[in-house]
Amino acid sequence: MHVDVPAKVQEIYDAVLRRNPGEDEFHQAVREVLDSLAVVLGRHSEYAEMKTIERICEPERQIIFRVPWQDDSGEVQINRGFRVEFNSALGPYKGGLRFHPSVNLGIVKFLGFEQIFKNALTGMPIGGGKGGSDFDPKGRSDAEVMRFCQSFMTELYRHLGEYTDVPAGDIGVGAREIGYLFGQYKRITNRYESGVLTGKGLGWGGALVRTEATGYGAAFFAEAMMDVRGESFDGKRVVVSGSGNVAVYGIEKVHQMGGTAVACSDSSGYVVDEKGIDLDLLKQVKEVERGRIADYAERRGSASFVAGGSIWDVPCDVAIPSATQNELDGDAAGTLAGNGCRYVVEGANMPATPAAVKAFREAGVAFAPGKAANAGGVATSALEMQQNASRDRWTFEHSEARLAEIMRDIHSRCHETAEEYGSPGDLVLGANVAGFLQVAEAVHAHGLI
Ligand code: NDP
Ligand code: 2IT
Repeated sequence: MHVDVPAKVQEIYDAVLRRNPGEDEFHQAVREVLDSLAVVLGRHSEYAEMKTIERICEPERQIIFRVPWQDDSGEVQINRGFRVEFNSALGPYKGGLRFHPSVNLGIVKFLGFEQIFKNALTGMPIGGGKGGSDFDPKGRSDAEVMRFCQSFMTELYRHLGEYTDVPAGDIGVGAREIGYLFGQYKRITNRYESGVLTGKGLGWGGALVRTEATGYGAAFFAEAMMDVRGESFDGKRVVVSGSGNVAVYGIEKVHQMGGTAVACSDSSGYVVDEKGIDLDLLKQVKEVERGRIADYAERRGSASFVAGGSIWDVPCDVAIPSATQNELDGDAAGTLAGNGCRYVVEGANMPATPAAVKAFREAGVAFAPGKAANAGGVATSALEMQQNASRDRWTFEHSEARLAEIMRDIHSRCHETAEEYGSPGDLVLGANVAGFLQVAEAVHAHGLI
């Protein structure tokens, strides 16, 4: 079969736009993958014939539900819950839950779509999914968060299972929320099904290194990128946006590898600390007190807080955007490159806009897409599932060694695939093509479903 590749790619994209109106982030994620897959369609006409890409762009199942709960003052609150079960070709749906007021179907779909390819790249047997709610945990008491989680799980439980769909954390969902969600799942089903959620507490089925995994993994990935260029983190200035789970442990590993993280942020602004971020203080402020990044600057003489503004104005050698989607635009990319930044590694999901990615490419800045660089979190979730399934518990050292190996493998796979498909150094293309090929082969093998 002869395939007019550019026409085919446009046709698939147009259909996604038509079928998913107004879902800008989902459109953006699909567009990026489609642009990479043109080279694949040129070589594999069977994927055009069997509409493999079209099938992967359509979620297997999308669940939207009401989440009613009562706040501490007795007022009734209504939120909306989502779970998009995107693709199960490689394993049970796997991906986090995000609790943030901005969450809508388009955001959950973009995240679920990215997750399919990310999870494939880990080499672990996990499909792609994502969920969440427009619930805002900020300023809520533990009791309110618990009641919300219990209501959320009261609907979601019927769609989950260790062989069906396995959620974890994301923005606004950490060990506290996973605990309440697990408790409610256990209560409703009368099953201690450890493998139904990952990111659990270490005393009841959680895996060592899962907490650190995404940030550590991004640093391991960056190290592999530098290694190709005969460099290392030693002596490098690093800027990490965000100050949540990914940012904190990204900074921790950067420091262990000899780099210095000099800035981090939250949604109210950023801090610059020329002496290097004090991790003990950062963890105290953000993890223990659930405070704001401005509190860090108040308690640290060498740090200053900039309200609002762009953290990307801070000069650095390496940038690790680890807050949220589209937080780094074309202008910020130009500023970073102009200030001498040479590596950009996405700790978050799709933090760089398409204009930013283009600017990095043109400026010769080495760029790693989130679906490769932040895959350490979900990879370690798969290791947690493995430990749960075998009723086993691994040491920190063993788990970290596995994570480091997985990240190096993902980097090599992306690097080699980019070369094989005629775009050496383009890790975006490498990640999309390598992830797609693995999923597509399984989709094909399973017949028309
Ligand atoms: P957390 O909730 O722990 O932290 C999120 C951080 O990002 C906070 O500092 C938060 O600031 C900031 N942030 C969130 N939304 C916005 C926004 N709209 N504008 C500005 N700042 C914002 O989340 P994680 O660290 O877990 O997640 C960060 C990113 O990494 C997300 O893109 C997530 O999808 C991705 N990711 C997470 C993984 C994980 O294992 N946790 C795995 C792979 C990717 P504030 O507190 O002010 O809201
Ligand atoms: O975006 C992600 O990969 C995550 N939030 C982690 C998902 C998981 O299942 O560990």
